[in-house]
Amino acid sequence: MTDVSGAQWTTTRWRREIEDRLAAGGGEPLVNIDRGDRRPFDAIFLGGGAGGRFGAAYLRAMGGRPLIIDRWPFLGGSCPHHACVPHHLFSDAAAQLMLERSFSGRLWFQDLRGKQVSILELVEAFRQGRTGPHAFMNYQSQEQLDLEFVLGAPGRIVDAHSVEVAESIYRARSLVLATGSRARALGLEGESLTGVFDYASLVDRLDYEPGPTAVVAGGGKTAIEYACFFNATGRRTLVVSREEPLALIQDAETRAFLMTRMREQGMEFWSGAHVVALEGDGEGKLAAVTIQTREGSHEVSTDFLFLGLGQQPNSAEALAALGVATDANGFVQVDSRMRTSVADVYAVGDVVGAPMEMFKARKGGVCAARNIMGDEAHYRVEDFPDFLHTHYEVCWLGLGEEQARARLRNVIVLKLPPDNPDGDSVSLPAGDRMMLYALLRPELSGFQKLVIDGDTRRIVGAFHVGAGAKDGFQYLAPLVRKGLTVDELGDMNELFLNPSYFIQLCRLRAGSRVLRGM
Ligand code: FAD
Ligand code: COM
Repeated sequence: MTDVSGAQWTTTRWRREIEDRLAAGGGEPLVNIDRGDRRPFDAIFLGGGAGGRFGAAYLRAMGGRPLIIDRWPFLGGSCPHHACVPHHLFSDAAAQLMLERSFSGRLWFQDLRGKQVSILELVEAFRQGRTGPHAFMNYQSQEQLDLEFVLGAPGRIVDAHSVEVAESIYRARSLVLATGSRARALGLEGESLTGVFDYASLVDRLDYEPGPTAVVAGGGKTAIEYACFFNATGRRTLVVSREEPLALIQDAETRAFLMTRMREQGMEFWSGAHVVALEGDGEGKLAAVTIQTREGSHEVSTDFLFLGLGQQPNSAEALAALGVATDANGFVQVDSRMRTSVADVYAVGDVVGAPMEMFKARKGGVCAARNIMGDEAHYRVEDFPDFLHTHYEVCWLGLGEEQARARLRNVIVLKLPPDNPDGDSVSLPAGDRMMLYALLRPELSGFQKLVIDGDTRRIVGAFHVGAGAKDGFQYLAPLVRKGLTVDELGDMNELFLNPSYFIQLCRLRAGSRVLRGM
């Protein structure tokens, strides 16, 4: 083992150590234990991703003593290694490539018509860059958050108070399961062929340039986000899903806007369909997939299949060692204090199930920490703002228009662009990173909608397709939950040209006693 306690490594040194271990596929565990601290550990966080790291940091801030154990040689978990960070890189690329393709050969844009750009190069750029965030997480955790950890070695649960790692057994008052989740597999023969990827194996293993056709299985966030990126690189992209894609966006008009735009970019959607067979080329590489649709089965030649089929929990060890209660899909069951069915054992993050998002992992970790330290803290995920990427950033919160109409008698909608009787597109919305579209290709400049209860004047839903509204939505959501009205929203100060036009649209209507849509 490498004892790093008191070593005060810089981020550069951390980066080198992490890169060496990743390249070697292992190496000496990195152990940062304060041997001078005689206090027992209050909690072992098994898993140092978003849930484990934030939980441990909070517990430490409250005066407790946490220990984090992670099999990877870095803290931060999936987010920087496989998930949010590469997803945002690919979605950024999709947005930029769509801009370039929309204005190909005009202004200063190169002519990308009919051209493919490299997926491999961007994946390699990510692989080179990702150890920067890893190094920062280790540095911050050790130098700024005073966290103790054992990294680069899997932990084995001995019992509810003990975990074995790197040939030592550590004991604590409580155990927090923060072991995350992994991609759901297809369950077909041939899944190990080169050319079948999920979000993790794509960035870990891609070592060739995918050919002209990408097949994507799934219709949820990851499937659509990665499919838009593959499409933007210039590949024929076929999305195969059992359900309608983007069913998680609860507003039909927003969904329709997105589907139209994706189809215009050339994406093909096969719904009510699934991949039923994989065929290799005889040398270990994918050559074709068979897709079952309602009409029959179709073979598509491709060397690139991306699986975006959802997540399964890393809970088998906890189940075997402790017998924690899980649901039918293996997700660990917890109460609102993040307690499992086993005394002194908590669980947080993806391993407890949906929504599998960073805010829930981090807040769940904090909730567990507070309870371990003697607070009575509860965390139940309530309404939360959500987002995904197509070639755009898409944000939403609250009720869609149809949901609102089913519940309320007087629903008012404010939206941009307006319904235009002659079908012409107007240059609105126009905001950050949408300006070229707004002026030159207005149909591409986004969509936004506010859903209002006309009787109480309260905002009940908001939808935004464009860029740069994520920040606004995370602050808007709690205000909406507290009953934000059209009049209050219209009284805020816009930073014009703002990504969403909600403030000024509300102000234009706020003066009227009887609200009307527009
Ligand atoms: P993880 O971060 O996965 O941490 C679990 C840790 O446990 C890992 O570090 C693992 O090494 C460790 N571990 C497991 N078993 C053991 C063991 N036996 N011993 C030692 N260590 C162990 N959410 C967002 O909010 N925004 C996004 O943009 C976003 N993008 C995403 C994109 C993709 C493609 C995916 C798949 C997910 C995305 N998410 C996003 C979700 C987000 O990544 C997860 O919700 C979050 O990372 C979960 O954190 P966690 O701590 O529960 O798990
Ligand atoms: C973020 C990882 S990439 S963590 O949530 O800060 O640990």
